[in-house]
Amino acid sequence: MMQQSVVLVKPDGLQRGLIGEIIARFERKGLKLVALKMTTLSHDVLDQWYAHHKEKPFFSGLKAFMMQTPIIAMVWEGLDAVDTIRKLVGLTKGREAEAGSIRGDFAMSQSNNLIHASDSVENAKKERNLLFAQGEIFAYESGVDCLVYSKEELGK
Ligand code: 3AN
Repeated sequence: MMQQSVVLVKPDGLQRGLIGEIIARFERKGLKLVALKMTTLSHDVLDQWYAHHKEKPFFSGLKAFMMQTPIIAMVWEGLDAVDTIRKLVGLTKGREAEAGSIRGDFAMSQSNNLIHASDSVENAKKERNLLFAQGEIFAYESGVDCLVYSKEELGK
């Protein structure tokens, strides 16, 4: 199924100069970029974004970390993009993440782990609505989808 996933380069990724590296990996994979901006995260957005962590002892530290600097917010599109991107990103704890994944190659920490990626189609929708206005997400014809996918996969 064609899906969208929301990806954030977190403050540690921005400070460490890894924005280009992270974007390059998604581009080379064959995913399609449909939204991209630099923005800051508010308390209100983070309360909703990390609602599942609200009771955790690390919640306030996590919020402070995510507000240290602006972040890069993107929406990437592709067949089964949610799971595919989670594999490119790797496990939450950087030092246990598989070599070859973004966290596996560049992160050591469980909290400062460079990047966020939606963990389900439902959460991708929620996150997209929290951060992007309708006009900030672009529908356009990819020039390379015909090479990246088979005709059958594209339903053409
Ligand atoms: P993921 O980002 O891999 O989906 P989640 O959703 O479990 O992981 O956690 C969201 C964010 O909360 C993580 N990216 C990380 O920054 C932070 N986090 C998760 N678990 C911990 C923890 N045990 N200690 C500190 N921060 C954590």
